[in-house]
Amino acid sequence: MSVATEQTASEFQEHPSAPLLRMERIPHVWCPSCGIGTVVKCYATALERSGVDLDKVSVVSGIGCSGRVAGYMKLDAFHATHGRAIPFATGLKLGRPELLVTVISGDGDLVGIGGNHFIHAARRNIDMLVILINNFIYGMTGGQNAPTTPISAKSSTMPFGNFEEPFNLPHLAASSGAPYVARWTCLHIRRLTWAIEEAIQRKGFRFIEVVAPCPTLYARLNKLGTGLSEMRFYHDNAEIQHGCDTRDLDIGFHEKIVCGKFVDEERPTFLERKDEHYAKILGDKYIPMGPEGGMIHE
Ligand SMILES: Cc1ncc(C[n+]2csc(CCOP(=O)(O)OP(=O)(O)O)c2C)c(N)n1
Ligand code: SF4
Ligand SMILES: [Mg+2]
Repeated sequence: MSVATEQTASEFQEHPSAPLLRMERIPHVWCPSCGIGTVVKCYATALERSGVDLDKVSVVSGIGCSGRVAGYMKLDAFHATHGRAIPFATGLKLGRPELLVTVISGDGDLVGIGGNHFIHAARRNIDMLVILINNFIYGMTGGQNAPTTPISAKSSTMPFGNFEEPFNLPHLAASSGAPYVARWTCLHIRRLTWAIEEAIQRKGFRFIEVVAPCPTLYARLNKLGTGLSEMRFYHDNAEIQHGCDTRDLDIGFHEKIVCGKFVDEERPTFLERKDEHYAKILGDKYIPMGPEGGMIHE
């Protein structure tokens, strides 16, 4: 009998993030060396460290491999339809202003089909933390071209290489009005965790892009090796430049990836502006939405 089979279940150590995960759903669906699990771990660690009341945290995902994240979190978690994580999260925040609303989803979900919602939530400065897992491709549906696929990279719908200009995501977020904008890769586990922890403490539309390996599709179609090879690539090619002008953050195919915190400023949120505006116009007749949807329950 092997050593492992002699151990009873109680002798196995619990995963450090188990209290934040729906362990009954493990094993998860992600491929070996996919980067999505790393983001889950950083998010769970940041939540624990931040000391926020977990009963007041909600997580919303859309559809895709990255869209599966919400389903594994032991939080108030919502799996919205494709591209609709941000509008769903917006409704949640407007109805329950006391919640820390987080969105974790993929590049296709948040800036492909959901692109319109992304720019308008940033423009309105809706209070939510958006973590976008950018693997440069539509992973779940077979590796189609995404609005993030670098020029000349191959995808299943661009077998001769992509010729469409991709989005520069930090610039898209910043130029739409996001007051907190950062980018890290799955290699930067500590920095990504700190960034999430920091962004939890900020308000408004906070945006963190995480460049992540998709070994099964993006890396295979582009002959980039395994997830580990991608991590080596990040190690050798990621450059930290805090405060870099967001116009300079394009990512070329297999070229350097500039990481860091690019924007960190204060701007009134949608709810703050709404309260200020109506209080000015309506005076005492205006009753702002209280915590836990105060007006509805009164
Ligand atoms: C309305 C609608 N259109 C298309 C799809 C098919 N679909 C599911 S996931 C997905 C792409 C997801 O890509 P991304 O957000 O980058 O996630 P990844 O799988 O790469 O993590 C698409 C096109 C769908 N589910 N619903
Ligand atoms: S297809 Fe790509 S993104 Fe999806 S789980 Fe596998 S490695 Fe991850
Ligand atoms: Mg993707």
